[in-house]
Amino acid sequence: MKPDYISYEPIQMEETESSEKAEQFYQLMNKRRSIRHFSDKPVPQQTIENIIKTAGTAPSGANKQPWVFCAIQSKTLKHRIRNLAEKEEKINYASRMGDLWKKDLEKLGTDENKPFLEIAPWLIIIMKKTYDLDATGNRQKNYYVNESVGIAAGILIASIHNAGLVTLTHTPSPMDFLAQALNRPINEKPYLLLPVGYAADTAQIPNIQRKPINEIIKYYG
Ligand code: IYR
Repeated sequence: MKPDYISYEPIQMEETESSEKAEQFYQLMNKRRSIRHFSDKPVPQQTIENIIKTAGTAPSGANKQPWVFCAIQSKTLKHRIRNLAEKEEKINYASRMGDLWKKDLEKLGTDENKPFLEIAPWLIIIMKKTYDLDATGNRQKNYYVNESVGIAAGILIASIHNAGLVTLTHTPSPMDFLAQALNRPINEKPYLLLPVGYAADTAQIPNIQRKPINEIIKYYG
């Protein structure tokens, strides 16, 4: 079959503007930090929708867009999710995680208490569609699902930061309880849980550094 192609309209930019933009975007993203102390200040639904629309621009295997973003504002549901997450995390910290893992996390100061799951005005739960279900209930294959959804999550996080908001990539484990709490269909699996909102005025962050550029880039020729 001949593919249906249309013209691409690039963003026109001179080299100097391009290099300035690259520098400015780095400066912006370098201010991003994972935040665990949230304010309960509301965030309009339209903002969340634009953030999610942005995440939905991610590339995906065979353009299957194998993601669903569940946006939760309900206090009752947030409360239920917090309780279920803390139940799993209690077991994780008590026995599932092991000493080395817990030692690696010491600098972050995390524990099984997850008040941010209730305080943040929104929770976004990213579901990955391991396969699609067509109208007649037949399975349709998706490709590179983890890579695709991971890229969408990255764009979501950048978009949250760009809007002056903060988030945290929270991965309660196992996460199956989320699919049940949200009544999601069988082809969707929870991928990431992100509280979204403003940072608390008193928010603190771990004093940790990013790797220097020569450790993360290797030039060839
Ligand atoms: N999921 C747990 C533990 C945890 C694991 C890693 I790797 C982190 O970078 C941070 C926390 C929790 O959310 O506390």
